[in-house]
Amino acid sequence: MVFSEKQESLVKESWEVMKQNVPELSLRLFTLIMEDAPEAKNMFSFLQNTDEIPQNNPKLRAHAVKVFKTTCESAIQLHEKGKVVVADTTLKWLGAVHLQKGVMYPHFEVVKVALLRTVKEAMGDKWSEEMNGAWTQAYDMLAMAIKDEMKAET
Ligand code: HEM
Ligand code: ISQ
Repeated sequence: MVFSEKQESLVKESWEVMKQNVPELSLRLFTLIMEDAPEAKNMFSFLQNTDEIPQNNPKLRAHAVKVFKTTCESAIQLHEKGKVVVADTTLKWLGAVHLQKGVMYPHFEVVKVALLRTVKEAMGDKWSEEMNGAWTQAYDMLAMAIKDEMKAET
């Protein structure tokens, strides 16, 4: 799979812009995920026993940032190495965490749609189909790698 330098920079540069607004971004990502997959709410330790998505939850923010950052990292690796290696141990850990929380394959589609929509809304005028494609590829490759790890754990 070819992931060009242009695609890598589209992901990197948009993340640089988006990370200046982490509180809003993380809330938006989470809201979209919950709208699509309400049953996933209780998987998240920081959301258990709450009725609403907290507007100001540092844990939620930190988590959402990691999701974006890991996807961004995946884009960089896709360009440099042609595949997602993340650190092997990180991937193993991500596989184990998601398996243990009861994440199912269809959830990956939900998170993907939510992530892409968050990027689109956050970037506004600066958003483009090409940027969308770059995030899509980076996410898909990463999701595949996490799913493989989940499979390997069972
Ligand atoms: C935890 C990233 C897909 C649900 C995490 C963590 C990361 C992460 C980095 C660990 C955060 C930490 O402990 O500091 C990703 C990435 C994904 C992905 C990059 C896709 C490529 C999903 C999907 C779901 C999901 C599809 C299902 C809705 C969770 C849950 C946790 C978690 C429930 C544990 C949260 C807790 O500690 O309570 N994810 N994730 N993730 N993820 Fe994901
Ligand atoms: C963990 N995994 C996937 C998506 C997420 C969104 C917000 C917070 C944590 C997450």
